[in-house]
Amino acid sequence: PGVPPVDRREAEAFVRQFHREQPGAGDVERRVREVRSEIDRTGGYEHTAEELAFGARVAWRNAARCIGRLYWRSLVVRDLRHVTAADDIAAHCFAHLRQAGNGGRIRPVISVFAPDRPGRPGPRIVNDQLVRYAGHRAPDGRWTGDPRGAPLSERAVDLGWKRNDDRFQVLPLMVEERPGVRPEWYELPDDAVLEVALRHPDHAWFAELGLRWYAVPAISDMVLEIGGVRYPAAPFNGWYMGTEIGARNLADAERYDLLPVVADRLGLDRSSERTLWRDRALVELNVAVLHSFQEAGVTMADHHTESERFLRHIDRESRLGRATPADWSWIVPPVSGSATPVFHRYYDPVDPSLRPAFIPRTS
Ligand code: HEM
Ligand code: NRG
Repeated sequence: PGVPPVDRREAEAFVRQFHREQPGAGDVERRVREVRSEIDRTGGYEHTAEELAFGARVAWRNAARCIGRLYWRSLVVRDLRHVTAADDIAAHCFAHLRQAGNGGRIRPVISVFAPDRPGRPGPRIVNDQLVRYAGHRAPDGRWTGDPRGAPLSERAVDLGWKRNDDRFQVLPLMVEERPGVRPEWYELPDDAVLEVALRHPDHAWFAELGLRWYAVPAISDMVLEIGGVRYPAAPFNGWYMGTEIGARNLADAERYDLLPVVADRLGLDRSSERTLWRDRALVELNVAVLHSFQEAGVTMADHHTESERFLRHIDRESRLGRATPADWSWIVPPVSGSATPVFHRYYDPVDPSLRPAFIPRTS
């Protein structure tokens, strides 16, 4: 499948933005001429290391669904554009997880592998996150593990991976050297996967549920697009906000579906919705998540603090003359929305054509 040539206007607009925001970066007109002629000759152009780092950080700054954008400048950018072999990509993804996990003091990191170039598409990571738990449904309809991981589990089993009956079995990393080729798969090394066992500060029984979650959310299925160049393998991570795990991954009926289990152990009356047993179970589940990460020394934000940071981010950006497009329905946390300041306002409108950006993969 053909990769189209880079759009010259996208390229030029990016180079001009880079030089506008980084005034020390040299002669903009010279760089624009150089990029134009490289595109005319080859259909593409190569970013400098500085352009790449800037582009990745601004893509984060532009991510309208992300509440965590205050620290966009501090993103660590691993320039791995020369890496194209599946084995090497996997090894670098594991190194990414170690560097990001940092013994619990999580660092926001992105690893940028080879871009799509005309006649030479880049590699793809099949997994939607570097770490994700497997899931499968038994013939009787009962789920083991994370239903969200089911499509990847099937794919991995087809490739020869063996699943077990663990509810928290980490999926292997699947890497396609080029789109369409059979993926290679790699078991994640234990020392690359930081996990936290969950317990509750006031309820000893909670630990018996045997729940856990991984520390580093690393999205690996979005395309990083900078100045018309697409980087299809560019996994990135920050740290978790507790609600992502406590109010969604473990709580959603189509995920681990644990609210009835937690409510029963809490002794709540589930005979009527009006007892608010779901709400009370949600709060205790979220208390357990935040408490366990804290005790394990693993970075995690609570939704009140992260909301306040996000409003600080908007404020700082506006003082620099920049808008902060944001998607209310993604920014407001899934529990206690109105108890956080992000609920009580509207945001600059989202422009889907804004670049640099992380965009959903279509292929
Ligand atoms: C989405 C928090 C770092 C890019 C989100 C979401 C949360 C969040 C809560 C919504 C997720 C959901 O509802 O499923 C944070 C926190 C970070 C952080 C606390 C800590 C530093 C980053 C970094 C990047 C990033 C480093 C990229 C370099 C994004 C993008 C989305 C997103 C692109 C939308 C994902 C989608 O469309 O599925 N973030 N984030 N975030 N974040 Fe962040
Ligand atoms: N809700 C997803 C992760 C989405 C991204 N969240 C972040 N991103 N915190 C989940 O696994 O629960 N990040 O880059 O830090």
